[in-house]
Amino acid sequence: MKEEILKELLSKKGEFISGQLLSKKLGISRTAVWKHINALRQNGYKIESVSSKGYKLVETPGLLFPEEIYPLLQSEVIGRNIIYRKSISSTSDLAKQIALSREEGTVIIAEEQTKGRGRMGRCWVSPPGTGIWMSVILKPAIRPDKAYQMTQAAAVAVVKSIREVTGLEAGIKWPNDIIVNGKKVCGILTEMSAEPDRVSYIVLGIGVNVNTDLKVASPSLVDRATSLKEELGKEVSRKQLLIAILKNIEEVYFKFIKQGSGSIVEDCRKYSVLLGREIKLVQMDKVVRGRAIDIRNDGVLVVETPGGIVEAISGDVTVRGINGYL
Ligand code: BT5
Repeated sequence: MKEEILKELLSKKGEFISGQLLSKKLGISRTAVWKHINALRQNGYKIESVSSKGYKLVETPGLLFPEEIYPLLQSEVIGRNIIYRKSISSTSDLAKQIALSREEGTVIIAEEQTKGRGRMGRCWVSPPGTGIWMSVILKPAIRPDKAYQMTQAAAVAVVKSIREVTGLEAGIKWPNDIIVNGKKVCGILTEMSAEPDRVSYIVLGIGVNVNTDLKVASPSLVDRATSLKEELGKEVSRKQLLIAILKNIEEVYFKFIKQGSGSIVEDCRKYSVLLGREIKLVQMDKVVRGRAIDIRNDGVLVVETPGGIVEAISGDVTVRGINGYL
């Protein structure tokens, strides 16, 4: 009910709405309206009340409450159902626990992660109220060996969103980093559960440093990582960026499902910061040095080395000569 009241207040766009009208519209007593208004205030919403006029929303706390997201959504599947947490260990952990019983497109989002994860158990720094830390549950009818391609699809969606919202020239550092001015602003973690010949679900974990101050959150990362605020020189609306990411994931994902990975590869190449560069690729116990010459239609990175062509579906890449990557 608190959510319904917030929706009504938001729809008034800073105008008053009377307690009487709210109670009539929502079928609750005026005392109940007042209690819910107080609960919203405790969540950080500034709500003015004037006895003859009713209630007016003056300021929102700048959090990613679903009730503030739903009215702005431009997607039909991705983000239609959002599970919100103020603090969580990892949004991907919760997503995996509930994935089988939730519909495709369900999003788990948190203001803070206390145990945010990267690949291979690495840590993902996720301080409160500054970034987008979220996981999306997908249920594509694809074979498990194609699941890695979802990382590429998500990367394209995030890059487009950052460009649309901030104008910054974000690029993709294959396979799962989004970079701006040579530093990492976003990491993507794709995890799945599968039967031998079909994926049961994929959890797409996306972490974006939006207004994160890495100097405070993790000084050891500042030579390699940055935030959109740092690069733009002003705050970026997390809400606006989140709406854009959900819209773009929907567009890219359904294109991928209908037309295959070939449909996104042009964007993967266009936004790639690796193609044509000398790179070092580390895969488990193998190190490959050479020139990144292509991203194939199936998302495979092709590296030309003195010993011949090497093809990779995953790994850690460093680029020679780019600030922050060597
Ligand atoms: C990633 O792994 O880049 C995937 C990160 C995925 C994070 C999201 S947030 C929502 C969801 N829930 C989770 O628990 N995770 C996902 P990888 O390529 O392995 O990079 C990890 C490395 O990035 C770390 O070892 C650090 O060096 C660096 N790093 C950690 N936190 C960072 C941050 N906030 N910004 C930039 N770099 C960071």
